[in-house]
Amino acid sequence: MVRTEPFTPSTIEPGTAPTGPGGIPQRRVLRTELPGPRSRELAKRRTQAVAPGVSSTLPVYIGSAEGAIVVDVDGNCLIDLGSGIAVTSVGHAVPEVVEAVREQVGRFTHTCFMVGPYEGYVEVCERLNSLTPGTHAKTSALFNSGAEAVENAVKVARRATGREVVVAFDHAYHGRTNLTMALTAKNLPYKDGFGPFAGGVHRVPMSYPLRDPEGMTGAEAARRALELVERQVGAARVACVLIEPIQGEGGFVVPAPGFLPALSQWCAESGALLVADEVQSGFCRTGDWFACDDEGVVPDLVTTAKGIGAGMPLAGLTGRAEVMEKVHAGGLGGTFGGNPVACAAAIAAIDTMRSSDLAGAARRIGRVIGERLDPLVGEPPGIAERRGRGAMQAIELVVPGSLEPDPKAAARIASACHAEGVVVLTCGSWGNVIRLLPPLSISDELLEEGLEVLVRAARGVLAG
Ligand code: PLZ
Repeated sequence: MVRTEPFTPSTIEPGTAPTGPGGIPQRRVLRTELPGPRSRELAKRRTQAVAPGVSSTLPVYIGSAEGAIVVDVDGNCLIDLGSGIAVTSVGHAVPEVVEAVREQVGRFTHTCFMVGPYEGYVEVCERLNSLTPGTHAKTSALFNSGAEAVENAVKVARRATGREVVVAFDHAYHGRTNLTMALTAKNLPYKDGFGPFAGGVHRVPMSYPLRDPEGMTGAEAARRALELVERQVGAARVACVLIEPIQGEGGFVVPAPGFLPALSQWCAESGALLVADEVQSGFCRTGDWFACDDEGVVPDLVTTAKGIGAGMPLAGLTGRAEVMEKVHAGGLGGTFGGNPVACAAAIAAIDTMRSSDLAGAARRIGRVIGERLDPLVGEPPGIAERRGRGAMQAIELVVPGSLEPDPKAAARIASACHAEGVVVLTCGSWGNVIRLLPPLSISDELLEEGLEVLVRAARGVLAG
């Protein structure tokens, strides 16, 4: 339902809303102010128990979730336009995934693939090998998190090339472990005081059309980066060029067309490997199976996580068979990597993505978001652009009349949305970007309602 008046709690009767199979109404329902009393109680307990270094976006605590709705412990139903940072792409508590997980938990939860192997692991690898870009022979290995997959991509690239240097980009985000902190660009909050960091990382400028010289093409931006690599490092020392085909935490930066193909060509010519970090952009999020598919770029190695497991922790590294086979037996692994329950969830999630055409859904979501948010650009002033692909969309907030980042405006808009029961996330090197990552199964009605709240919040903050 599209609402035109300011929302007041208790105006929605949950009984009138369509419900999912789990009985949770697929509607925004606010029963208390946010955060409600039970959330506030938990927040108090948290301050005694949880390390303050771990922070949360939302002021509410979640009790259950279904589809595109998360329900807090006070019974408020929030529209989820964040998917737990691009994870529940198939939606929360999808019956197929729930059933697959239940069934697997009842059979066995763990043997360690390095001790007693099982079919689910093999099947997830088969699917990764066939779905990732390129028709060449590939093999895969499974891990627990995106950071771990990236760490292993670097291990494989160094081992396979006998070279050391990893080229990473400005605004990149690759994780919170020591090596992936080194690969991540932004100091606060990710790196400050946590060094020294792993060596062998060389950072170069990203293609960032909004902030690059006007008219700079993707090929020119690639030349700007690679010229630095050639001059400061030497092409022959580069093991791999690591890139998020659309940057996530760094601000949903979409490189200019031609940038990724130029990097790919340079890698092929100089014997370096192209590693695509598709942890956030992969698995239908951008309207293709992978963001690299848009320009037909075929990386040598691909990292995946987040959306693959529908919320169960699972990550993958997929690469050219002849590259992956350079690693000696026992060189890759880990106790929990490719956990059988997570694999069962992934198989069900991938089946759902295919049967429900969630890539097509992502493209449709992208069109709706564009239609609703494009009129905001420049009017009122303060939004420099709306950008993204498929269901990975963002607006960048700036001080009117300039490109100076405005993180305060982004934070105020995001909190206004949260107070109205719509989950949006911020990102960006300056924290001035609001990003949308809805579940790909979200209904048009819910999406429209969430966007309407966002538009109203943005207009309110930017006018004031
Ligand atoms: N590569 C492209 O987006 C995780 C991080 C949230 P993990 N992004 C969300 C936070 O503040 O910790 C991410 C990513 C890309 C790697 C990672 C790391 O994935 O599963 O969080 O380790």
